[in-house]
Amino acid sequence: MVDLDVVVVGAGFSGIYAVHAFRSAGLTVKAFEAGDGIGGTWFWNSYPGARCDVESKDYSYSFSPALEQEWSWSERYPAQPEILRYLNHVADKFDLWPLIQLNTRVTGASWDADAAAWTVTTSDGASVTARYFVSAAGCLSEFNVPNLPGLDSFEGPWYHTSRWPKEGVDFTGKRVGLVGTGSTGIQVAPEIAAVADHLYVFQRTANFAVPNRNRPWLESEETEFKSRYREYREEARQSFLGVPVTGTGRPVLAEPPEDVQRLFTQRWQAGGGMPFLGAYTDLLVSQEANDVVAEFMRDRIRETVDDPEVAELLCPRGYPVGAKRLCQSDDYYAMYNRPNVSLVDIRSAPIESVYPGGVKTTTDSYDLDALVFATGFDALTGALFAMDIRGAGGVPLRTAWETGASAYLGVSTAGFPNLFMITGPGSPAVFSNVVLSIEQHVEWVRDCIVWLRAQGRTTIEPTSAAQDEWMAHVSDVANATLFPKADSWYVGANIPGKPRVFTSYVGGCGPYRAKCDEVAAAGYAGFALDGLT
Ligand code: NA7
Repeated sequence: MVDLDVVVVGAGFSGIYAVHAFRSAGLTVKAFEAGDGIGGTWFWNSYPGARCDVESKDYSYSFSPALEQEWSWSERYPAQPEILRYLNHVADKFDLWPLIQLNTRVTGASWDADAAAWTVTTSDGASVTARYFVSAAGCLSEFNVPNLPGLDSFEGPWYHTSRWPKEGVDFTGKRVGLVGTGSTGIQVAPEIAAVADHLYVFQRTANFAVPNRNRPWLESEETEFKSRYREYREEARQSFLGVPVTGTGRPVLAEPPEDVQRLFTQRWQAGGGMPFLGAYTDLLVSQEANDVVAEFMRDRIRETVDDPEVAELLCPRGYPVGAKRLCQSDDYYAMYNRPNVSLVDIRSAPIESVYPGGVKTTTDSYDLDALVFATGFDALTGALFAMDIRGAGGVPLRTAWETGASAYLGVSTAGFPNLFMITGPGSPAVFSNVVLSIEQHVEWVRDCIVWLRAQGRTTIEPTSAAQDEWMAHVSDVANATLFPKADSWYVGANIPGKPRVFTSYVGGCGPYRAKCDEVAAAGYAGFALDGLT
């Protein structure tokens, strides 16, 4: 006798929808959330300037037309507090609170073959059994702080952006060091610079950033948009990125250069990263084509930043645009024109150590009152490995994935029966409007469990053959693009010792959805049911 049909890990966008969808399908379900509030990424990343880089109208649930109609976003790109309010509203509206246990971290889960169930242990010392174990723990939740010698000796406070104090931090009059210039560093830097005595930005790799052109959503726009939301969502589901993007459908290299400049300029002025990279068909597959967009972006940096030496240092080189997540900001580059901001190149002179009063590089010392790490995450696998997950025969997931993550359709993995991962490795998640990807995974898993019950089946697990074939396909598709060609979290390069594997599916959300539906329609082809293939 098992306690529950499903245990869900986490109550971010994935976990919140999962508990709703599973309960609506008649399953007993409970989610455990480590935080003292729901929201996942948007609960933890409450640093100043935190904002989504996907537009509000896209970065929201599509499962409920009533929710779509009643909620009003205030800005084109939603800021963290507004997303958090939205998710709390969803939990209220659908009465999800009784299904979520806050302040409780899942510490382990082990498969009991005799009971055909998972035993899930939690940080409060309790344990519960469930037929299915669903990780909704997120792709970017296990944060990464560099192992800098002497950090313990630092006398001032230090913060990671992903564990920002809820009461906020006052940097007024302080000398602040910021390490990291990815999406997060680029968002938080101008906010700190606006109040600090001095901000030192320690840059290891320059990043490409396009403008957001963020602005309030007009009521008239919202009314018009809501009148065709259903059709728009369907278009989004079938699209490449989970957001409909209009491109020229032609390669940039075949276009007259003046037309290219005109189109890029229009898209630069309109703001947003997806329209930029979706403008031409070859930008993410040909280095020569990518160089055209890269140079356009470098020109915009040179045009914005007054000091030519600083501008050159900010110009990204050595990797294709888009192979690291394209950042978005309206004020990052212009920030370097402030007298209280300095860019420190730690590529040529790395940080050597932290001393009680600051940071020492191989060439200089910087006296600091506070340090901020915007140094990213152990992406995709970090949150899964943080739990002690043990599959058939007690094999730890960490061992099964020693040479890199491997999952059939990015949703389940051989040797771990009845384990599902929402937006797991091998899915398009981080290369898409993740909210729609989450919905697709949750609905697929829900339908799978309902089908198993209807068939009188108890267990499901992918065959190694189907999994290997899928991962080979993931790899082939990626290798036909420029995506794997940067040292980024996409390939695990930001975590010392992590196997370098590109495990995201970049074949497009529409085709991926079709493949998942096809597998289901074929009676879950590629899966073993009740241990039988
Ligand atoms: P990212 O994109 O992983 O960026 C982390 C930044 O921190 C990046 O500039 C890194 O430089 C830098 N970093 C990481 N480790 C170090 C060390 N040891 N020393 C110096 N600098 C370091 O994380 P974000 O939080 O900005 O964004 C994550 C995702 O969240 C983003 O892609 C969006 O999807 C939302 P590097 O480039 O590795 O040289």
